[in-house]
Amino acid sequence: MAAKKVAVTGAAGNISYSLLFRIAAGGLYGPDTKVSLSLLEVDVPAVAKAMEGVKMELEDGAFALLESCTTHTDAAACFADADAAFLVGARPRSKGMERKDLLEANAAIFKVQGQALAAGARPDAKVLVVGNPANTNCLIAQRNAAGMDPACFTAMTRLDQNRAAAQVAAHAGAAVGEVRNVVVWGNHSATQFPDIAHATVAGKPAAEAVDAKWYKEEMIGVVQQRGAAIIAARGLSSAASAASAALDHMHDWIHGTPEGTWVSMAVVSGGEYGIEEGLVYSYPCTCAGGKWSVVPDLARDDFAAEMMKATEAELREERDAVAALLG
Ligand code: NAX
Repeated sequence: MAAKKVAVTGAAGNISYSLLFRIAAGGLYGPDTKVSLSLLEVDVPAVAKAMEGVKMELEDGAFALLESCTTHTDAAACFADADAAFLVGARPRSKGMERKDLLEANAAIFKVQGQALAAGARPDAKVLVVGNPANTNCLIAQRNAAGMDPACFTAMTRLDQNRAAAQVAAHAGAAVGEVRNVVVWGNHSATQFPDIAHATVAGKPAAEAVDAKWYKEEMIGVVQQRGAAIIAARGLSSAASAASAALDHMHDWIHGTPEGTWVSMAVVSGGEYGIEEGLVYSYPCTCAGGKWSVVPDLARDDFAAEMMKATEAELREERDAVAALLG
């Protein structure tokens, strides 16, 4: 079988430093499929040099499955013939930068990358946007990728789901592997809605294992603020857990979700659950045959409906702030 080509942007950054080695070790396509890595960084000599250093370490890993590794500062060259693309690189917020400026700076990056994907990636390429603001960056890339199926574009809320599952497991005194179908709705931001209404712990409804007051008054906030808590503790942002979640997301999309298991993926809304069509909104999904589907017809109470609307409202605002760059 031909090697799968995996493009990764932000290749000299923290998340990629964990992600790339796991892809090279077979964590994405499995132990029987070779991979070619295609790395992208900004065209700044010191950063491009750092990317070369990462490539040297990938070579030194002597990964039997790594067929080749190329480095680029041009998006079109990086994405040519890509089967999968992890869009990790993004512009961080610098001192004094307003939220709107941050949205616009990133929108410019993801406009170019959407165009480059449409021009050169495989028509069924799987694209995962990790760089923040992830949902809106994904929207921009998708809207600028003329001719590509919108379903190729997703953004990452899997880290939020994994964080929520870990919280439930710790609270219930269960192993995290016994927690199923905790999901995250909406934006990868502090307005996200981690939902346990349909989750189970060791096969029983989560509501039986979890205190409702703890869930509403503590857990949701802990998950929403977990990224800030990691920065406060580590002095650096969450990189290894983010890389792990990115791999989980793409792995399940490629290989399928186990029977009865849902995963959170921010996808282009088709209007499901009354959310505005076209927004990149995180839903519970199942995957089969390399395609994702939104889990239909889940009941939701007034609390859930309100939380889902609040995070939708934020996504509308973000979209409106970058309206000029939507293709
Ligand atoms: P780093 O700052 O360590 O690395 C980012 C890299 O991206 C830098 O090397 C930079 O040069 C590069 N870059 C910037 N613009 C680029 C462009 N146009 N093309 C190619 N490369 C470009 O950040 P890191 O810790 O790796 O995080 C990367 C992104 O993930 C950030 O935006 C971060 O906010 C976001 N996160 C998203 C998460 C999610 O769940 N969706 C969770 C983790 C993380 O916070």
